[in-house]
Amino acid sequence: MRLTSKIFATTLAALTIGFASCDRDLNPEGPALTDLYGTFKVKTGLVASQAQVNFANGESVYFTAETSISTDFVLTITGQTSGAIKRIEGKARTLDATNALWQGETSQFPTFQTEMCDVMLTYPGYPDTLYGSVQVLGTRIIDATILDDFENGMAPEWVKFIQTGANMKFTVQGGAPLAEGTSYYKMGGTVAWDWLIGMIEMPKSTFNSGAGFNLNSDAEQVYFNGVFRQLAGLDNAIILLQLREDDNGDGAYSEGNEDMWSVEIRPGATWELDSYKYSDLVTLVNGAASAAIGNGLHEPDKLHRVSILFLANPSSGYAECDTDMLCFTENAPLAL
Ligand SMILES: [Ca+2]
Ligand SMILES: [Ca+2]
Ligand SMILES: [Ca+2]
Repeated sequence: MRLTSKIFATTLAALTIGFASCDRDLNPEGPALTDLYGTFKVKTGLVASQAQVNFANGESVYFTAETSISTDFVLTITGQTSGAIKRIEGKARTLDATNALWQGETSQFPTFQTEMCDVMLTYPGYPDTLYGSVQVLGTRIIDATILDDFENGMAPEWVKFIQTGANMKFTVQGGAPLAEGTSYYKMGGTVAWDWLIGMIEMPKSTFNSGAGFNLNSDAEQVYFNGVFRQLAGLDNAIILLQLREDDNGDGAYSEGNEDMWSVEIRPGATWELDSYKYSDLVTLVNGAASAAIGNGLHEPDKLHRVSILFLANPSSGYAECDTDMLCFTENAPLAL
């Protein structure tokens, strides 16, 4: 598929006119045309390797273009319906499958839908802008142990504990701004007597119809991932992730005797994908890193339950956070 370039065409026209009008003044000592316009020139326009791409089938698409010199480039793919943005940056003379490959992932939420996408290629420092399009026929398949993406409401396996407070919101929501898909989970409320506003827990015993999480035993290979944001203008929310391990394999978690790994997440106002390598998780006691409670070994295959606590300083008033796509991945952090 040949992609059009308004400015590329305009530049060519200007070059042709400029060359013609200067023709009678040309002399062998004069500057070369390339020097008049600098050494940068678009030699080959923007082309997509395929006009339509089905990421769900494992397809990918790459873009090609060529300039006269190696230069910084920014390729921006924008979903016409979703507003999702994928940005590919680099420095090269030619764009190809090695530096301009798109596998359906997003740089700036929300995620892409099945939709037409506008493609724009710019070269920082130069006015040339190349345009194109590509159609997404199927979205990226997420290779992960998904605790919840909230696309079909909240999974019934979650165990919820919600304080009795003011303006309590623990609900699945839609509407912009979206992160993954078209639904996410909102946690909000004011609890004046306790840091804990609410909590959701996913036990191994009920996850995947009781089959459990089935995580790799190598903690270096396992990542917990989630997408988070906090209501703009607030900074008091804390999401505390807790992973409890059944160290001795008796089917229960023994409080105070077995490992509990934690991480505190304080999201910003825009959706962010946070990934944590299991082996990097620490033991937190009152928010401070402490000695392990159990055998001190990071053992993802012994994970007993995942807890997500929503906290705020009780004197700080209303707190609100959104979350989406809570999952474990192997070998690499989640790519959305
Ligand atoms: Ca979702
Ligand atoms: Ca146990
Ligand atoms: Ca352990």
